[in-house]
Amino acid sequence: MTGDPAALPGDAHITQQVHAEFLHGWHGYTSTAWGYDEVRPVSGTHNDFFAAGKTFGLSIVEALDTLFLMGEDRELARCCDWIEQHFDPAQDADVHVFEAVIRLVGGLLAGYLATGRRKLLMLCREFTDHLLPAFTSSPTGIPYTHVNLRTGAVSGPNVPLAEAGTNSMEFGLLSKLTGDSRYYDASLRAYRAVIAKRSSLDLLGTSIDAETGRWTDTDSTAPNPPVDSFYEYLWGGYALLGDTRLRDWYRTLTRAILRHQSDTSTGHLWFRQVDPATGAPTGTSQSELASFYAGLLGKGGDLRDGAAYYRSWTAALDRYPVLPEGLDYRTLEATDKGNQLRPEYPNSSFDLWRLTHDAFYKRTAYRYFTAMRDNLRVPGGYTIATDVTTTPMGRGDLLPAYWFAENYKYLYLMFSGTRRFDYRNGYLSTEGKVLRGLRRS
Ligand code: DMJ
Repeated sequence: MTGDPAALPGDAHITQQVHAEFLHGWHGYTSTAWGYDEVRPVSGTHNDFFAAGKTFGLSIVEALDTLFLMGEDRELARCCDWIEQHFDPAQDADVHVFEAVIRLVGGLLAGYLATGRRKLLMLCREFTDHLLPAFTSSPTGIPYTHVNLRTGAVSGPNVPLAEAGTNSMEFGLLSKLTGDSRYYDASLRAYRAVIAKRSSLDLLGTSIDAETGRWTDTDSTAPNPPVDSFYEYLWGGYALLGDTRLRDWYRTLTRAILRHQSDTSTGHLWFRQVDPATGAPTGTSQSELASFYAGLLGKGGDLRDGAAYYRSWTAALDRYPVLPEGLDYRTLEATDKGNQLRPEYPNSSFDLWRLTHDAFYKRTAYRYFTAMRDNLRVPGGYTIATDVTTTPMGRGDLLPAYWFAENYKYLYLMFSGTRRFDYRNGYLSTEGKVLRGLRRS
């Protein structure tokens, strides 16, 4: 299932390979799309992630702490210079609040922690101030999905759960670093509004109306998107900030998910969709993005379930060397054959390896790495797949910016043993940003 252990090269060799592949992707971005959000590596063009005609230099912001960990100090300095000169926190752009928080607020925070450059923290604060109307103008405190950075106009009252509550870590840390409690207060208000709406089974729905506080669906889709990181940030907020309210909410909700949504009927652990009011099953689809949950379960104290869920995804990888975006877990048939260069599986490999030091996680993470390299590497970097079920795989034309924050960072951390990371206390956000544990000296 996991390859021959004897065939696994030594850690130093794998570290070198991972580093070189990261730089291959990085060079693809810097040589053709520098200063833009994302590179389209096949056509050699670029992509605006947040709004047409606007750039936040997203790949630059996403890469900061990865460059630091890999010792790429000159590139890191060049990125920080670009941000200090060009990053505009008040552009006339309607931005997706959730993405802006995990990618840009988190990226600037991690960049500040990696370099100590105060301007990054100031820009982060200014940028977050322009996001805050999404929270403060909501009658319930649940943030609207979009806000215009210049005008503060909000839109998008129908809010997927992950977008309601994937901010405790970034906002909590920003409050701590600035001494300004508004950010964490806004975050907590949103969590409270959602948690108050849990069912008598302690399950949550999938989307909620920010204006009325009512669910707009009758499904608990945990741990799939678009609810996934809501749970991740209850535990993460506790781990990073020590707020035991978040921990207690995490435990209550996780107990309910494990009780009502676990399905082992195929011999593997998967999570079915259910009606939150009754627990009645409503679906058997599983998104690749849910594979992060194996690591989260481990971190939250349910290591046996986390390890079992990881094995389920490892079995899926026996069939598809690169996971499809979606599966029906009863048959493992792909329901969405693409792959957006996803990082969730190695995220769990890293989390579970840190908890157990079991070499199984290194072997399976390395298998993920070689499959990505063999199938989705192109001369201009790496690209998304349109169909992972064909040989060769169908390829798209995008290197998502999160690739610079996540995929190979998890591998690098697993194999390098770098002194720049505190393996005991370090903590990463959902976007792979190291929000605690970067060692500068
Ligand atoms: C990333 O932006 C984050 O990991 C987020 O939590 C959801 N997924 C994407 C990458 O797949």
